[in-house]
Parts: sequence; structure tokens; C-alpha cells
Amino acid sequence: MTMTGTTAKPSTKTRTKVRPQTERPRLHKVILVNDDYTPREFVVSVLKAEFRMTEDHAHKVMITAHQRGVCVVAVFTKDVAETKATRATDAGRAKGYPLLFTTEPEE
Ligand code: TYC
Repeated sequence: MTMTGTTAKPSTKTRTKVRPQTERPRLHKVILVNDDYTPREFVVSVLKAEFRMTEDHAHKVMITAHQRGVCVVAVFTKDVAETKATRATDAGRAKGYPLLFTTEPEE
């Protein structure tokens, strides 16, 4: 018996990449940016009000941004991070300060 026509050919079947269905959405960092004009105590008050920080934690975050230029405040889903960054930035603007909070996706 001959075996003509039975040679396997490379599969050309496409397949969507398999991955677990348990992946959570990427989180986004809220970043506090230093400036030369916003009073330290005002930065602390915004961190407490908008990010529900204790005085102690808010002071540490403010000092880190003051010394290093930026500090990660917290991580949230994209929508929440953007909303909080906008509200916190607007709180400074309402007082005439250049206080800035930005967001960026986590790696
Ligand atoms: N650098 C400001 C000052 O000396 C205080 C400050 C800290 C402002 C952190 C912004 O993100 C900031 N008054």
C-alpha cells in the first residue's frame, strides 16, 4: 500500500491569542508636580481633601514632590485618576496657583 497524498502540510489555521480572562484593567498613576509658587500647606490640604490622605502622608508626598520634582500620589482606574487629577489641579487654579497633577498609565 502506497502513502501518496498523506504528507502533513503546515497548518494555516489562525487562532486568537489565548490569555486568561482574569486580567484587570491597567491602572493609572496620579502624579504631583512641584512648582515654586503654591504654598506647601495648600498642597497638603488638597492631598487630604482630594485623595483622603492623613496629614502625615500628605506632608510626605508634598515634600517628596518639592525635593524630587514629582511624586506618585496614588493609582486608580483611568477614569478615576483623570477625574481626581483634574479636580485637584482645579482646586489650585481656583486660588490662582499653578499646582499641577498629571496622570500616566502604569507599566
Ligand atoms: N515648592 C513649593 C514651595 O516651596 C511647595 C510645593 C510642593 C508646590 C509640592 C507644589 O507639588 C508641589 N512653596
